[in-house]
Amino acid sequence: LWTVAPDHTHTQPPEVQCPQESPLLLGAAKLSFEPSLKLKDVERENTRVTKGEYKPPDCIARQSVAILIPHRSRERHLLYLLHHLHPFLQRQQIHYAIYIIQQAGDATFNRAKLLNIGYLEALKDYNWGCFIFHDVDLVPENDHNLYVCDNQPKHLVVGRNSTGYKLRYKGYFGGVTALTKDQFRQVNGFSNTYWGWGGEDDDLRIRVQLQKMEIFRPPADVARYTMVFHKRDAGNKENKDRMKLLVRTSQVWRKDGLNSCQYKMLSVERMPLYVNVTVDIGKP
Ligand code: UD2
Ligand code: MN
Repeated sequence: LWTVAPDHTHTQPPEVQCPQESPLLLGAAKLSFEPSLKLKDVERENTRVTKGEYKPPDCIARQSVAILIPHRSRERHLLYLLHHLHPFLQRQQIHYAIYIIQQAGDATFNRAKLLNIGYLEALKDYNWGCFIFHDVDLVPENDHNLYVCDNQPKHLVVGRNSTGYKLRYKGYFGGVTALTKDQFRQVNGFSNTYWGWGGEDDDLRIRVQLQKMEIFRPPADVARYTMVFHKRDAGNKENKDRMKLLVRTSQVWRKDGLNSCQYKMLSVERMPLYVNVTVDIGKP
């Protein structure tokens, strides 16, 4: 009589929660930026990722995290980031998905509005509890820098190579931040009105402070990044109005943010390693 052996490679979903600290963490990493790296290589390295999403196979993740990356024509940086971030997040035993929010057209870039859109669109896929707002060119150097949310908003970039690994200034809140679904909703997300380079990160800090939340940062020896070298993009000129905008944040935050974010969805493509959301966000 023939019996079918149980298939241990496709077992039931795990029933135990992942440990408080992942046993897979390696600490400080030696990062590589190979000009010959191709998307196909990164896909081959990450066969457990499907349509940008991953769940640890052996345990139930403690948090479900959407990584949101604003993007336009930084393909090389995106490739380096995917190459490092997928294994990094898997070592942290997180349930996550990566969303790339692409600004269509060549009007002035608006990082903050793209991140608002990422938040709204990602929630249509899944009830993510935590959001990481992530520059495309920042690669984390140490996997003890956990991509999870806390009871206060978190700033993950204390230092980076180009600033001698020092905090740029006291209230600095740029680069990579982590807010829960509710924290981000409570501050009404980012302002939609910052076109071009600068200010939008300080505006978010003001929103957080108005809610009497406190910004938390991991230890400096862990919260380290390498920023891939770049010049200022042509479509992202310095925002000369940013100081004027920053003084009115406390008056306008209630009606400028998630609840006023208007855009035209052009496409949502489920790529192997990320969800590609392309939007028309208008112009200043
Ligand atoms: C700093 C902040 C960043 C943001 C910005 C001011 C750090 C490490 N980062 O970045 O979070 O506050 O100042 O707006 O302090 N991008 C594109 N295509 C473009 C332009 C921008 O994809 O044409 C995206 C991309 O994800 C990039 C991010 O926007 O990483 C920020 O732009 P940047 O890297 O040119 O500016 P940077 O390094 O001064
Ligand atoms: Mn940058």
